[in-house]
Amino acid sequence: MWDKRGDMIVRNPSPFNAEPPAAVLAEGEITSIDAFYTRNHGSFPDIASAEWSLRVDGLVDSPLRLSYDELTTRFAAESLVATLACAGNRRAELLQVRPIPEKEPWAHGAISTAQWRGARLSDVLRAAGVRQSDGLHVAFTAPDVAPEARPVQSYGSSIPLSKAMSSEVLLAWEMNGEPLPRIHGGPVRVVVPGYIGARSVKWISGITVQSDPSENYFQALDYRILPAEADPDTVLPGEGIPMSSLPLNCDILVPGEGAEIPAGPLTVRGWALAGDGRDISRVDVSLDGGRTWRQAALEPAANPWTWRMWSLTVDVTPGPLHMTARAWDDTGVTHPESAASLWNPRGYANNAWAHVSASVAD
Ligand SMILES: Nc1nc2c(c(=O)[nH]1)N[C@H]1C(S)=C(S)[C@@H](COP(=O)(O)O)O[C@H]1N2
Ligand SMILES: [Mo]
Repeated sequence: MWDKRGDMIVRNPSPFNAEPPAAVLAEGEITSIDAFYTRNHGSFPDIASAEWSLRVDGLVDSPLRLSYDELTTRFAAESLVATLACAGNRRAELLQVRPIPEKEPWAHGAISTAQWRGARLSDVLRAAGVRQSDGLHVAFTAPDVAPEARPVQSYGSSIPLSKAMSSEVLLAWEMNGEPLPRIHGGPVRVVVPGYIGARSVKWISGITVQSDPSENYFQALDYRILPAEADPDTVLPGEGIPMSSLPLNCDILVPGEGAEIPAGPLTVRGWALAGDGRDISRVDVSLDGGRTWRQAALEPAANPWTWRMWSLTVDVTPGPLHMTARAWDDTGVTHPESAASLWNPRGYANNAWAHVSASVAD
């Protein structure tokens, strides 16, 4: 479906939500389009480039309306490799702690990396004469209607103006050298590297500079870390911690959960990603539940906005195999040990140590 690989794990056929098997992500730093996870809150619009336009308004001196041709020719095109990660990636592990109703049980695959090409959002905001005072926000609107929102409304969110003016934030019309596919937000989407995927609004139709964060359901109510005891059905707008920067995290991609492996040398592979623009300094792997650790080899990253792939070759002997991994960033910080310690009612931001179990054959 939707030009994706046949082995995608479909979490919801409509709206279409799917993740690739973990091992596919380990094939390289850049994920091919047919394997790239996709997260949709409603049925997605079909907008021809010639029909698309973008409105830029709010606290700007000269509001703009840009056609696709204007956006792609008036502004310098930048290319950037960046990882998109859904805030709900690794929710499956949180579900083992306590139930989380009505949310996709993402396993290891709601994260992928592409080479994006587009205009810098900051260039477009400057062309509109953005007022650059402290504490402003940039709100994004899109045409796709999300039935799960209360009240039902189209998708939207916002980011601080300070992030919007950073050079890594793009209005992208290309993905891995191809015109941005419809399912990934074509003709044009926002790409906010270092932030949860929810802020990278697809099929972008409007950009408003304003004094407060967006009042859209997906900014004011969803994508928040609620206290463990809160009832997500009765929380009020603004409750909980709104998510923006991705937390330091890592995962094991190979071998997969439940794999049967021959005895002998085994290469364990995975990814690590530090928060908003920081670097990964080290990844540790344990085969004894965290009593002893060995350091994985880190692949270089294209830039601070992408995951770093890591690998470690170990010798495995017959019996059950429990693999654990944890990452450290360049400020010397690592992440929490257990998913139970960070469980939250909507199942976001699981950045507990990675755990995968397999078995080694005799
Ligand atoms: N318009 C719109 N933008 C959206 C969404 C959406 O449902 N509608 N989903 C968001 C979420 S939660 C994520 S994780 C990313 C997923 O992008 P992808 O489908 O290209 O992987 O898009 C974000 N942008
Ligand atoms: Mo997401």
